[in-house]
Amino acid sequence: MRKKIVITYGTFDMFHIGHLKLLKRLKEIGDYLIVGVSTDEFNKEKGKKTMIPFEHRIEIVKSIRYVDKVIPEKNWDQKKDDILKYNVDIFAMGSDWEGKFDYLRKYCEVIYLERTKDVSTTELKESLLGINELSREELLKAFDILLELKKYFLD
Ligand code: C2G
Repeated sequence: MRKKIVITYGTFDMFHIGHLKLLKRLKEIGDYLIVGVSTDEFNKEKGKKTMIPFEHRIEIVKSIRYVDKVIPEKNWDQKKDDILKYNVDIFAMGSDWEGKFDYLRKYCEVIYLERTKDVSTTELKESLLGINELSREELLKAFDILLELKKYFLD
C-alpha cells in the first residue's frame, strides 16, 4: 500500500516541545514525514530573527525520530512544487497558520493542528534575555556595594 506522505514547514529555532509534539502528531497521521526547514535568508524575508543557524536547525530536525526527510525552505512559493515533486498527500501546519495555506487544497489535503500552548521560541528568547537583564542589574548593584566597601575599608 502506498505510503501516506505528510509535509510541513517551519523555522524550528531553539527546538522545543511544541515543535516535537507537532512532528510526533504528523507522523501519527501519515507514514512518511517531510519537513521544510526555513533557511536563514528566508527567515530574513519572513522578518524572523533566529538564534540558531540553519545548518544546526536542519541537523536537529533531521535527527528527530518522526522525521523521514528534511528539505530547505527557501521561499513562500516552493510548497506547491514540493507537494507535486514528493507526491504529498497531506500538507500540515500548526493552528497559528489556520487558513493561510488553503490554496494548496488544489494539490493535497490541508490540515492545521492545535498549537502547543505556553511554549514558543519568542518566550524562550525573552526569558533568556530576562535572565541576562537581571544579571546585568545584579552586577551593577554588586559593583556599587564593592565600591562602598572599598571606600569604607581602603580609602
Ligand atoms: N508550533 C506549535 N506549537 C508551538 C510552536 C510552534 O505547534 N508552541 C508549530 C507551528 O505552528 C509551526 C511549526 O511548529 O507549524 C514550526 O513553528 P515555527 O518554527 O515557528 O515556524 P514558522 O516560523 O511559523 O514558519 O512556510 C511556513 C513557515 O516556514 C512557518
